[in-house]
Amino acid sequence: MNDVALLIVDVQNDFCPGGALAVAEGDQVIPPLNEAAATIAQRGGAVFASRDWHPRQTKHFAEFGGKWPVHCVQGTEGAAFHPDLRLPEGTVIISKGTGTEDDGYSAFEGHTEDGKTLDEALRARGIKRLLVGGLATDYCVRASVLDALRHGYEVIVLTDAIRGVNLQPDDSARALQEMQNAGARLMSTAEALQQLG
Ligand code: VGL
Ligand code: ZN
Repeated sequence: MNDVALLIVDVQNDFCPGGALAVAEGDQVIPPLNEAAATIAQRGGAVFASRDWHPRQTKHFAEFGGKWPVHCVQGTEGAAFHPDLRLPEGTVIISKGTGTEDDGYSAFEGHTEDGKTLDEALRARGIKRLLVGGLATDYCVRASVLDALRHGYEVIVLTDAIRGVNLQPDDSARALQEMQNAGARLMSTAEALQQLG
């Protein structure tokens, strides 16, 4: 499995119940993601975890012309990974949304701690296949999956390990359809892990 990586998108306090931009049932992605992370790490795959990591003043926030309440401000408790998320040793953290002018939804717009893009970090490890889960289906999961496909990765979206914001009630369903049309495969975490052997 050493050409496989799990990409855990934005499982942060602010996107979970009680957070500043809470996604309904956002914390329910954690059990399947913990299982996937442990299994993949144990079988020689890599784990990447993105985090929404905004400056306090950004056009992403409603008070500066954007769409969203203040959330995931760099260094705050809301921006921390959810305490139940178990990231294996060696997990690579990708910080994104760090600019003041853009939304930065995709993990492919983010950087590792040593300044590599996600694509550079994946290529350096010979990763060809990505399992993707996390928050939110209709924003950062969607944008990250579509970018991964554009970069030529094989992508499996873990359907039990994602939840959406759903500003419009069918946003997540539409995002899933869009990801599938672009070439992503959709399956449960159990199916994906089984299929990888
Ligand atoms: C996200 C809305 C605003 C996400 C980030 O992680 O999907 N959604 N910022
Ligand atoms: Zn954000």
